[in-house]
Amino acid sequence: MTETLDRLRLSRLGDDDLELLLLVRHFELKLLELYGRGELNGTTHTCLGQEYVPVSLRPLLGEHDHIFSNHRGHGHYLARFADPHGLLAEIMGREGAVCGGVGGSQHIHRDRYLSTGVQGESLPVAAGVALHLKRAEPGALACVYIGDGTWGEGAVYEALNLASLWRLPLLVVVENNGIAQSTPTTSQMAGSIAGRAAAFGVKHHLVVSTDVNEIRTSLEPLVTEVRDCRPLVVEFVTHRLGPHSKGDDIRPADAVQAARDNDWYVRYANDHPDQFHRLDRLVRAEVQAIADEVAARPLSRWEES
Ligand SMILES: Cc1ncc(C[n+]2csc(CCOP(=O)(O)OP(=O)(O)O)c2C)c(N)n1
Repeated sequence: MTETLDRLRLSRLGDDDLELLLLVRHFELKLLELYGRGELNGTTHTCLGQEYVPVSLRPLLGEHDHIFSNHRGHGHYLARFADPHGLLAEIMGREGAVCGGVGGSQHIHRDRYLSTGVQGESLPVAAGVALHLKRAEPGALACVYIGDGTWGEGAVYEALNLASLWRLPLLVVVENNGIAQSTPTTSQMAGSIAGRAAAFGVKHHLVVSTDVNEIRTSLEPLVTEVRDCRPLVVEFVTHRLGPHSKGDDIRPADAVQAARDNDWYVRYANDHPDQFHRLDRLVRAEVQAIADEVAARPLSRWEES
């Protein structure tokens, strides 16, 4: 019994990692609150429960690497730039917005970071960028985040085919949260993600842990291999804590409970209460202050360059 509990205990993180995890968590909760009050337009997909994925990858990716994100991308952006003001301003359409307020939650472009709400669109683009990097900037890679449901898009297979054939420095990060909007993965996917990667001769690595230190240690040598032009699919078995976008959660109660049981936030609070509560209070207040400050800004203006 002790052994099992020890194994489930999350290892202690540095304050900077925990602060980033908490920043993403409270940013996402704040967005749902703002939507609930009618203060935001459009839609948004939060990464609640999945925050540890980009936080684990953060130090493994450098500024020369390209990151391609998807519709559930706030955590990806915050792990890359630690810029909650710019992201919230983008979502709220306020001055200081990363893309002048025309990209919103899903369509962000900044330096070597690009997100799209169109499922599967980014993988062929990332493969093309990986080809360019291989030729022009050896050692750099293209990292692309997709969900399990996105494996229903044919473009994924076209990209994997060429990534393998041309030995591209392409890192495909799959956040397998077991559901695509309202369709459970088990209802739409034959075989497995591992089997599909294997069909193209692409290495596959499964991550079931939510322990940031442990994940990093396991991924570090694999990411080095990608830099050496060996493409990789890393599949995180994860849980979507919130609804697909806003009020559209039709999962059965036991599925939601399973997500809650796996939530790193609750587990970390239990395992390291002093550090957790000190930083949780701090970051929660920070996010509140950011939201107040950004909401008071004038509307953003789009200026064509
Ligand atoms: C080409 C395309 N088809 C449909 C949609 C609508 N849509 C947005 S997210 C989503 C489900 C995505 O599921 P998954 O890839 O598993 O990611 P998750 O939402 O679970 O993170 C769908 C169908 C879309 N954005 N693009």
